[in-house]
Amino acid sequence: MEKEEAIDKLKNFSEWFRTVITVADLVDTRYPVKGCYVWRPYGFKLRRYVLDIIRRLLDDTGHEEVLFPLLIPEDILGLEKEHIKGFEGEVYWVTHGGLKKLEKKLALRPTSETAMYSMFKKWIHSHADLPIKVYQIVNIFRYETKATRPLIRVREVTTFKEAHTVHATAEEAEEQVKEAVEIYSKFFDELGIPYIICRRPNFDKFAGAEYSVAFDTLMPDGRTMQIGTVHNLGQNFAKAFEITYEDINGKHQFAYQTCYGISERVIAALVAIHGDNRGAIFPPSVAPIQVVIVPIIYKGEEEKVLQQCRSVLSTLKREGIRTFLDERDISPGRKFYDWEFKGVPVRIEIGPKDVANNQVTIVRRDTFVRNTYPIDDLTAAVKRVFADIEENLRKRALEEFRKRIFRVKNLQEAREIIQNRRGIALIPWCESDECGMKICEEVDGDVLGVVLSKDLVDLTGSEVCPICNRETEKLAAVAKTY
Ligand code: 5CA
Ligand code: ZN
Repeated sequence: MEKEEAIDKLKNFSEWFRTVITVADLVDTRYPVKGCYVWRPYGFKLRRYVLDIIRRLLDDTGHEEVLFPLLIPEDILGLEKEHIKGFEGEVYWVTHGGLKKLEKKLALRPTSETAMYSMFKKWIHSHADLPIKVYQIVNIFRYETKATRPLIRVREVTTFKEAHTVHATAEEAEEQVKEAVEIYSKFFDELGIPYIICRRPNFDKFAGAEYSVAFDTLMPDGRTMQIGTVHNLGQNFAKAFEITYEDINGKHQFAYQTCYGISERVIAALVAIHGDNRGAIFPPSVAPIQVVIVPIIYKGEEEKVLQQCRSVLSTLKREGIRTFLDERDISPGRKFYDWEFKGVPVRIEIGPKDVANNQVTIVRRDTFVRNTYPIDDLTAAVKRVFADIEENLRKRALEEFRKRIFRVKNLQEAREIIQNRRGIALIPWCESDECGMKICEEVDGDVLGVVLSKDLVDLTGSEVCPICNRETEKLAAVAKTY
């Protein structure tokens, strides 16, 4: 890790973000292909713990993990017309096998609907084969044309968790959308990432979907970032891929489908939202290292202190706490700086006085509050501190988020919020595409869609759409977006 200049998250978020993810050893962005980057060991662990959470949530709700091929034949990728229209500008093609030109071009999956659904057709015969609920965690490739940014807009999405479901009825698919929204809500809640849930405008829905529901969080620079989406695909793909089942009366019916996805943007949000000017701050649940022990050594007392440090290390490790003892021959201050930057939530300092008193000093990364704890029953104390940190990070992030959501009456106010207040404006909207696009233009931002979140604002009461003056009870969330 190299010594860094002071960085300011609010003044220059972009620079802050790039510095944190690289200097904290999460990723290396110097790979010589644009939009591709390397996960380093420390970052890869973080990624794994984040994925553990979503895996658990999906497994607990009857989803099963699968793995489909990366390559998709051209004709299959093109079967659903809206889908291919949406993706054709972003597809990477494999045209050769060695020196030989392939008869049929192969796409690197930009998402796996077409790969999966061509097989679902073969798996599904009767209503007894339904529902299907599967997911995979894979890389996908999208030739993004907007400016790429590590973790946020990449061309090789390395951490694409996509779930796909098939159902007998429209009602079941609708229920599945609700379950998916619940799963993602729990996932982001666990990570302390605040979000607003919106139904995307028609002009911004997923290519091939009936409608899309999206989770957006708010980055420190005032732009929102889409961190997850849930799509109701209706029968669009079932018709294109001939996914039918025989119902109880022996009649063949087209199935109904949903899909939902997240990516490493979740990790970008985690870094961006919890971090401060001293670097990353990771919730203990996903921190690659949860506790770092730093010996405070004075001449003549080295052995006593180190022995105590090693004993605490083995106690915590035995209890499954991810602990690291920093025995490097550099000053404690330098060690504090390094581990703070890397977001380790708890630091344990042990000096001669701590040894004498049978205690340790614990410093929290989120508040820098320092306290001593008796060495007996240290594990329980550390776990309590973990819970407090997690609670505080969640609360802090949510308060900040709520402060930056404004219910406005007209377009000028919306514009002011978006341009000068780093916020999300909520404005009445009739839900028509036409008015939606007009609002985008007028406020110089994006309509995220109709707000579905019930806990963020009071959604009751009717007002008028600022463009067409029709009465409406719906609010649109409007913001600048990533
Ligand atoms: N098949 C559907 C659901 S799995 C799908 O592909 N939906 S998506 O296009 O909306 O992507 C799902 C999520 O992946 C998005 O909400 C966004 O958070 C993330 N994502 C999409 N493109 C990128 C990208 N280029 N870089 C990083 N994350 C991305
Ligand atoms: Zn309108």
